[in-house]
This record gives sequence, C-alpha cells and structure tokens, in this order.
Amino acid sequence: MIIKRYIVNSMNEAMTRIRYELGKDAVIISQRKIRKPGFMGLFSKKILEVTAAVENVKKGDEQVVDSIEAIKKAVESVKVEEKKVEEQKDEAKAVQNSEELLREMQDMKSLISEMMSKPQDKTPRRTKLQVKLEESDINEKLVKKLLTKVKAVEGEEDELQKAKAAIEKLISVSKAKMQGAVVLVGPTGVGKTTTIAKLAGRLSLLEKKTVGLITIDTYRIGAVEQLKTYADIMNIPFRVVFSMKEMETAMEAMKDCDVVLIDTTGRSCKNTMQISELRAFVDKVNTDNIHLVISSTTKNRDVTSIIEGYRPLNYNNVIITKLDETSTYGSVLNILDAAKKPLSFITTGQNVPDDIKAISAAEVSSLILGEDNIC
Ligand SMILES: Nc1nc2c(ncn2[C@@H]2O[C@H](COP(=O)(O)OP(=O)(O)OP(=O)(O)O)[C@@H](O)[C@H]2O)c(=O)[nH]1
Ligand SMILES: [Mg+2]
Repeated sequence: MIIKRYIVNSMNEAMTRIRYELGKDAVIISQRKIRKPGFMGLFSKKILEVTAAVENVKKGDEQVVDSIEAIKKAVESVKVEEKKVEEQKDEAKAVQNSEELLREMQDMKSLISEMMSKPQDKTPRRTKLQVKLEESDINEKLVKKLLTKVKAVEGEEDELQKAKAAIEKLISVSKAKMQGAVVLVGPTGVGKTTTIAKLAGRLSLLEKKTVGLITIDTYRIGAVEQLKTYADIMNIPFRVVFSMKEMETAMEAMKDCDVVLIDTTGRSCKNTMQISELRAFVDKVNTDNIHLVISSTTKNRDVTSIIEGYRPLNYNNVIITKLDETSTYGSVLNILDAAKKPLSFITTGQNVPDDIKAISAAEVSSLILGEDNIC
C-alpha cells in the first residue's frame, strides 16, 4: 500500500494530484484544514491536508517492504506535522509576548510625557519681578542681589518701586567735569572716536569752550582721517601722536585749550603688552579724567574681561555706547556693577554731536525696568 499526504489549496487540486500520482484506484483516507507552516502562516487563510492511499500493484516481499516504508513515511510525516504545530504555538506565544512588551512600553512613554508636561513642583516659582529683571538681561548674580534687597525693604509701595530704588542705589553717575585732558580707552569699534567727535562738537559749539584733539595711534593704522575730518569741520586743532615724545609736544601745544580730548586706537583687553604700552601714554597725559568706553551690546560674559583687562589704565569713569542698538538695558547695570566706576555718558546713535548724554541713576533705572526707552 502507498500512503501519501498532500498539502493543497482545494479539494480539486488534491484530486488532480492524487489521480496523477497514485492512479484512479487511490482512495482518500483523511482530510483536514490546517494553516501554512511558519510564522507567516498564522496570518494566512487555511489550506487542506489530504492523505490518500492506493493498493500496491507489486507482489510478494517487495509489496511488504513498500507497505512498511509507506507506513514509516506516514508516521514520520505525522511527527513532522506535530513539530510544526508546536513551532507555530511557540511563535504565537512570542508574538503575544512582544505585543505585551510593546503595550507596556507605550504605557511608560505616555507616563513619562505626562510627567514632563506637568510643572515641576520642586523648582520655586519665579515671581513677576524676577521675570522682569531676568528679561532685562541683568545677570543672575545681580538679580539675586536685587531680589534680596527688595525683600528686605519694608513699606507699602509695590515691589517694582522697591526694585527701582534698589537699582538706583547700585548706580553711580559721574560728576567728572569736561576740563583739561580727557582720555577715552576701550575695545575696538565701541565708538571711542565717534564719542570724542560728539564731545568735541558739544563742548566747542554749544559750550563755547576751546577744544583740542589728539589721537594716539602707535600702530600707525592710519585710522585718524575720521577724527581729522571732524576737527576740520569744527575748526579745532588736531594732532596724531606716534611716540611718547610727540605726546609731550602735542600736550604742550594744546596747553591753552579748555579741554583736550584724547582718542586711542582699540586694543585687545587680553593683550597685556598692548595695554601696558597704552598705559605709558596715558600716564604721560597725567589726568584723572580717563573713561572706559564699552558698548551696551557687549555679551555678559565679555563684560568682565573687558572691565578687568583695562583696569591697569586706571579709568575712573565709564561711557556706555550704542544704547540705541539694544532693547534691554540690563547690560548697563552689569557693566557698572563690574566696573565699580561711575557712568559719565551714554551714547544713543551715530549722529555727531547729538547722540550723547549724561543720564541720572533714576533714568537708568527706568530704562532697565522698561518704563522708558531710548528710541
Ligand atoms: N548705533 C550706534 N552706533 C555707534 C554709536 N557710537 C558709534 N557708533 C558706530 O560704531 C562704529 C565704530 O565707531 P568708532 O567711533 O569708529 O569706534 P572706535 O571705538 O573708535 O573704534 P576703533 O578706533 O577701531 O577702536 C561706527 O560705525 C560708529 O558710527 C552709537 O551710540 N550707536
Ligand atoms: Mg577709533
């Protein structure tokens, strides 16, 4: 007897193959619906397993051997089938496990995002005043200092008024007179020359003082045309000095001027050589009217290195420029607090001689707190 198993899509297909392979005498001994073996079989439609048998036409021993072989094969195929069913069960289990894992991960994910979106209760809430001070770009250290001061003040007035008073107390303005030699030092491009031109214009045109201009240009950069042009327009004496000797002669030549404004070329505050060279010139001038010029647009982080880098020049005033280029004025406070020197002027634009003024501590405070602005 020959027994053979067929995996087919339909009974028709089974019949055709059985007829062809086993002949017309073959009989179907079993049929059942199964799924395709393998992982993908789980998701496909069922197929048919048909087992058919036919009497062997061979005779004698041969027939016996064939029958035994056929039975062995049938047993084997049943075993294989059972193994496949077991494997399918395992795969189904694995799928179920990974689905569970996925669900757990999704739960965790939504839990985390829920936690992230909730306000962190541990960090103390920022008060309105703190937000205002921080938004004006006052540095962290000063914001803390101001908040402590505001808290310490007793009285009815609101926090903003207390803060305004506290800021005012931190600011000192200069009473320096524009008399004798006045030196401007500071980083490149902050507006030293423009400020000198503005001062020269005001002093000579409005205050009717006699003014002299000197530029210290040890590097012979030739960046003196700018000031020379202003000097020519205002009809005031102008000298460029390249050496200590020339410095002496220039000062001597202008000794009758009410004010001698001395411009310097920008130096890197990190280059101590350049700074000490400049110091020699400034010492020669022998004045206590030295102004550090610094821009209000200077990054907080750079303020300290500029303030400290120019310290050897013994500046005793600070001029803050380009207030028209910023919308927050906290940097004014940062600069003055770091320098511990009074503010002599602020500049508010490129127009010579208009865009310069001396400003009171109360006005600076109003600017910082947004009660006033420059433009
Ligand atoms: N917006 C604005 N620009 C200014 C102000 N002051 C100066 N500037 C401009 O800044 C640029 C540099 O000005 P300078 O006066 O040449 O600067 P400096 O400090 O003399 O520069 P160095 O001589 O190179 O060290 C120029 O384009 C000026 O017009 C200001 O108050 N506001
Ligand atoms: Mg200049």
